[in-house]
Amino acid sequence: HPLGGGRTLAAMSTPSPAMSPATAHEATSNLPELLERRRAGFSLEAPFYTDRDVFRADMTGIFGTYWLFAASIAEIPEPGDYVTVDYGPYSLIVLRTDEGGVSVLHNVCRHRGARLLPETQGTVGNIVCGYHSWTYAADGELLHAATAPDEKFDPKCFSLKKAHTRVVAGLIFVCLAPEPPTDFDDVIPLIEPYLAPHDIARTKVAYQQTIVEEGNWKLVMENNRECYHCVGHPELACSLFPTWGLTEGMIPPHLEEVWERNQAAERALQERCDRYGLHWEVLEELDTRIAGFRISRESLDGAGESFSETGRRLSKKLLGDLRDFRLGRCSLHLQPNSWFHFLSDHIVTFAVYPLDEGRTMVRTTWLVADDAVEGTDYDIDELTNVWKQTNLQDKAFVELCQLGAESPVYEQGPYMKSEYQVEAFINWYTQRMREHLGVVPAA
Ligand code: 3BY
Ligand code: FES
Repeated sequence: HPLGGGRTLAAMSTPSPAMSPATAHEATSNLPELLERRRAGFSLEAPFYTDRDVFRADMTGIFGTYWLFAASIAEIPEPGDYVTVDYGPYSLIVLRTDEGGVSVLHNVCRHRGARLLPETQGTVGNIVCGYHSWTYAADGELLHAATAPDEKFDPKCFSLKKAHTRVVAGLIFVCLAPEPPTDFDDVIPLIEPYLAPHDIARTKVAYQQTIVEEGNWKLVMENNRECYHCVGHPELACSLFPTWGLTEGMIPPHLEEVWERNQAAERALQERCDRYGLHWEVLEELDTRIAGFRISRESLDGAGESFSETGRRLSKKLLGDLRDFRLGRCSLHLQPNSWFHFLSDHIVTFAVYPLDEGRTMVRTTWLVADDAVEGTDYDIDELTNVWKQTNLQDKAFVELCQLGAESPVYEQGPYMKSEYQVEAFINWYTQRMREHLGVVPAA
């Protein structure tokens, strides 16, 4: 198996209850064994966050297998525009074709493997390798290889490798597996009606922030999936109810007042959505589906319009054909690497790109209506303030957890009720990895 631990699955079928948790400092851990003995309701053992071999297995078992968020079409508005996105060792070119479609190609030359486009974004006609100038069309076809004539050389055999692609309401998803899981195709019609009214095709990128967090990609995802820590987000808490993710019976005394306000705002929002024919119901299948997701439209505090100190709009132009600013936030959480907030006046997309076992790139993109004028309709600093601050606060939390996981005394801690979505993410992850490695969980 990929970790070369040398033990067969049969030999591991009876884990000793006395077995102590593996720490970051133990010799390379045996991933099947760690997956087999995972303790439900608790955080993962340290090697999941610190071990290079676990990271490599994540890249094959998760990032090489499932549907991933790459970018939105607003990032590549014109034919020839491209962005490159990297997931661990994989690098992809996401390109707008002359026909207006999206082509996703592996960023690896078919001659001797050179990275073709080293920049994170740009515009190309044909794709020309910087090493020996092999030249590819936007669809990956090899057009030209400067060489002496050789009958045995057939350019048709050396097209760039393609990734599977789905564009969902302007969000570009990729799958690197030879055969993509089909379950995502069942999720698309569920989420598309929530997102489509915000019409990404008629937005533009107002701002993009790329940060590197010194933490494992799973810590970045876990942190996103709970608001237990939201007191650490004073700017966000002005508009995003800190009761997010809680339900009746889970409300601590200090949040009861906020909960009442939240509930009233929810009812008002739902009535408004019904009037406009907008979906608001929570659909949640975070670990019961291969394409784990959660989508909803939820109210915002204050004026209820946007992520600002007062809850008031941050751009004066409504998106798409929306007719009201008070539409709260349509939020989408997807396993394994993304989350989104679609508001009436702007959209924020978040993409997680793992770099190595201890570092993760997080890219946040703010989209506004394509006819919104900077300085007149929106101010960049005001538009981006809440999530810029929140991302930096989250980065600090993630980095504290990575430091903790590196300590020899780190042990798995219990998830609280309000962290059920963290647990769902970890359940999703461990289940997918067990399937990948053929592990049967301990009884
Ligand atoms: O961005 C999110 O979707 C979640 C909601 C609150 C905490 N976290 C930032
Ligand atoms: Fe690309 Fe040689 S490696 S042309």
